[in-house]
Amino acid sequence: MTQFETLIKALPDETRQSLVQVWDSLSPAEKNNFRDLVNGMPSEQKLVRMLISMSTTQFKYAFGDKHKVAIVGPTNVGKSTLFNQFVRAKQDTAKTSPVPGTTQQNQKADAGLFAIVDTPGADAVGSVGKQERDMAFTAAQDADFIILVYDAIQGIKQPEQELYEVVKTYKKPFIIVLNKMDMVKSELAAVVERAAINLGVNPEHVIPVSAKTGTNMANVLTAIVAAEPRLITALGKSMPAFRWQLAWRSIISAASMSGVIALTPLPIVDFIPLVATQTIMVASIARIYNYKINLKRGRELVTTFGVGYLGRTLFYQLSKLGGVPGWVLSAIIAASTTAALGYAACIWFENGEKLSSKAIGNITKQMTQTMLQVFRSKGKAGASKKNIKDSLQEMMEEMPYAQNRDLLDQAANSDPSIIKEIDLE
Ligand SMILES: Nc1nc2c(ncn2[C@@H]2O[C@H](COP(=O)(O)OP(=O)(O)OP(=O)(O)O)[C@@H](O)[C@H]2O)c(=O)[nH]1
Ligand SMILES: [Mg+2]
Repeated sequence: MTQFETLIKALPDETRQSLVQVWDSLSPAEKNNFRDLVNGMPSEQKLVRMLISMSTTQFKYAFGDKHKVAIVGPTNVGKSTLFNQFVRAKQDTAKTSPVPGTTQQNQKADAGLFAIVDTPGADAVGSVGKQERDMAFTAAQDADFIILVYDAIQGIKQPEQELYEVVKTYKKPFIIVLNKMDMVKSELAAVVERAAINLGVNPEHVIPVSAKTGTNMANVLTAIVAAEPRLITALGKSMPAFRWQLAWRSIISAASMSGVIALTPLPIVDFIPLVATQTIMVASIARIYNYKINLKRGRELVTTFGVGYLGRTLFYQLSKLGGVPGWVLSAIIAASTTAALGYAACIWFENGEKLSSKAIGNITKQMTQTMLQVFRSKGKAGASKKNIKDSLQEMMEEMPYAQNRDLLDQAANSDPSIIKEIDLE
């Protein structure tokens, strides 16, 4: 995970100075958002993409006006592979190959939040490859941000140093990345250090990445975003929804597991696996919200929210109404209480607020009601004890809450009398 301090240190001095101006232009709330954003940046490539794609909907600039990010570096260092990591449309991807000189033209594509430009190798000496080099330099001069890429295996020699000197003269924000870190393994620190010494920079300013596997792509993205307030704002705005979507995934998986546990034959013993599942869920939600808590603390939180008692009461009330088999009711209530607990954990980590037991009760009831409706609409063939986990998971995936947490926020504040409206006939 990128940490704010690590990111700031990774920026070359020149870039850091220009960022101070960006930074000064932000309001205190935006500054806080940004710090939070950097600290909470996902480390998995898949999630980085998801976040970019969510923030792109917040960001309605025409492609032509978008912030331009140019990728420059010697031939064959993996520029096009890195470019492809950012490109949104498949038809825009660049050709990559082990043969040096694959890219011969500048190529621009939409990367969602910004436009990304791939360039030919810029390390040509003499007249051979001069055209390619000039093209790369033109793209760099025209860009708002430069990613200077080197190869961890090739290292830094004189042409690489010269390229660095040229890039500095453009006075644009830039970062230095050392690609193909997947090839280096245990000697990584030494390789980064050697590259830094050869460039005459601090090792902290060299960001090792793997364009092939996506490792450390989040750091590259964060650095790009840090240089442009519009991007900070767009990404910051989508962070709450992004976190909720991740949390909802954890909730679905823990809730459907809870449904299974509720059906195992030893009701007293069951309580322990149920709490364990809920504890793991709370701890994973904590991580999504950028808190590190241990399982003991997770367990304490589960107890604090006190959903066990709630589940029993609800079961008692609903089983009196009849209409669905007891085992279905058990599974659905266990899943609903776990989901409500997950929601409560999100609110807790988001703003430190402890949801009232009434609010948690409302959510549980709403979930239970929805699931009972789905169960009934599918008829008796809808679920069996054997496939209960899949059934619950499917039901929850079809619920609109991932996209729209507002519905749960409303339920939390709604009238608990909803329970009376559950029609089980
Ligand atoms: N192991 C490893 N190989 C990589 C990585 N990135 C790129 N490569 C490989 O390096 C070779 C060159 O990649 P390209 O992306 O074509 O490099 P380029 O800098 O665009 O090359 P030119 O267009 O020729 O200047 C290809 O065989 C890639 O598969 C990486 O992170 N790890
Ligand atoms: Mg290329």
